[in-house]
Amino acid sequence: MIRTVPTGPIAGQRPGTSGLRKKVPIFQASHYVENFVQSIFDAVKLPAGATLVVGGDGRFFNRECVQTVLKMAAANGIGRVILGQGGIMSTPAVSNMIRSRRAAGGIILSASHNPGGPEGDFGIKYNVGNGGPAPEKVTEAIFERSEAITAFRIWDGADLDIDSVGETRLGGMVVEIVDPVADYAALMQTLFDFDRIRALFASGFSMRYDAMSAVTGPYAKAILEGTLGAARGTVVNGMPLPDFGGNHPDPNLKYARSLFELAMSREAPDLCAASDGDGDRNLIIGRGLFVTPSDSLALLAANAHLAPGYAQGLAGIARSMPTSGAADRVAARHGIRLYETPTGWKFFGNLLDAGLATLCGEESAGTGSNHVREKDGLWAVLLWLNILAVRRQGVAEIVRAHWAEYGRTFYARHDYEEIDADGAAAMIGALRARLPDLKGQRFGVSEVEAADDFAYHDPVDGSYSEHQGLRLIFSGGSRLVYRLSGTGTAGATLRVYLERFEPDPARHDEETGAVLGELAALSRSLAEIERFTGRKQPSVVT
Ligand code: G16
Repeated sequence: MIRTVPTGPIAGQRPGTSGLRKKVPIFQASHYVENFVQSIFDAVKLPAGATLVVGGDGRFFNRECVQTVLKMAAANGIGRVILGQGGIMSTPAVSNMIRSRRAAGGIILSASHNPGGPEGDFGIKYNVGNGGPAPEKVTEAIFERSEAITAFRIWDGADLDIDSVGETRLGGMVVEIVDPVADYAALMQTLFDFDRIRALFASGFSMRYDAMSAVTGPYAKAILEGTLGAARGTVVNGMPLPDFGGNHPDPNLKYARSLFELAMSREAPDLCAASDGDGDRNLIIGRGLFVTPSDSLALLAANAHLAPGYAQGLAGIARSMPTSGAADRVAARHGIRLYETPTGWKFFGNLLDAGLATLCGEESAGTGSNHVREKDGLWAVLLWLNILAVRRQGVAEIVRAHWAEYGRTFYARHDYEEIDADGAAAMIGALRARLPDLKGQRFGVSEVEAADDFAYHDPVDGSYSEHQGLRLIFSGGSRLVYRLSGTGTAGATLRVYLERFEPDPARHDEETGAVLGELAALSRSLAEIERFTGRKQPSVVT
């Protein structure tokens, strides 16, 4: 039986960079999930009988939320929901499922790399029919609807068994519960030379893959250990847990510290890799060398043709604005277009759909291609493995050869987390106002060649997105970028991105902190970070 329940708007349901993300207790509040999910259905107006893919990263509240989404889908005219067994499906696998099953869209339950558990974070994201995150006009429509909502519709009945693969019904809606790994694994097999990767492992190549007790464990075990013959135990923390084992499922140098230490130790395997809560981010560390996400994009772009799925070469490369210029040099050398977009994977969707870009990447540990419309952590690891299997050189060797050929872009991101939101906004506002005056000013040895507030004209649909980060470009190949995070759930997070290009191979082994030291000091003084935020130093440097 369908029930229509009166409700009223709940403040603050505006989706951020990647869906609606809040603390779990906020999601648990009465009508919070229902209001947002109804706002999605009202705003996107799917045709009656449409197919929807639903999956989550298994974090705390995933199972409860799946039940609500199923009951509301049944009450809103959805014909079929394809659900990952146990309510679990990685973000890239959802994207693939939407595309391969020609679904109208999908609902992803995840707060990505944010911590989980009863006091952790939760999130709901809507993906559209191309498999990618909803574009801004859709997320805006969802938000507007949430501000005017008066009722939601829900199926009144018992919870469904979501753990057995097969078809069941909820009212007039079919619920198809699928193995979340199978289709994704089959897609990977079409892109990469599995025989060669198998031969690489058979030759004694060693690897550690840290699934961070998050969603990619079952995927990595099936593909790496099951199909490709990696030694048992290659995948660690391979069981998805509601609280990620109490850890923060963010594959960076802070939260994947033990993996980093292993990679730097004498026992280091040939490759260390990790993915995040929902499986879309990746971390790559070779023996003794961490590969920055910006460098990883450039390296993958320069070598992608070694994998069967990219043997024809790349149509173009896209990167988010704060991602370093390393990929630009690869694009220039190969005579292909480089697109610079605002932060957020949704901005790559049109470029991929139009065939303008083949590879995309972001400094925030995201890399992906036109195979789906999300960034894809395990895909990036498999592309690296394919390249290593063909080149038969170590990660560090390949990276150093790349720097020697293209130059090295030293890169770091400084995060000032949980700062006061008003102070952060005032700081950005003050710096924005000063941008025209900064142009032409000299700081130390370099001069500000350009200073702007990044805006983006989508070349495909003409949409315009402004205020996407403040950029200062210096003579001599340095750049500073300031922007406020769109994924935090407490206060504001200021991100400052620093880079410096170094063409001279004799200087490529210098330490990043030392190379960027002067720029880091300038980043603080120029924006008066301490005055506005009270912080002398960043809380995380990656
Ligand atoms: C999300 C988006 C990414 C984006 C990141 C930026 O990542 O999907 O495309 O780069 O947010 O985060 P922030 O706004 O905090 O800098 P994820 O992995 O959280 O979905």
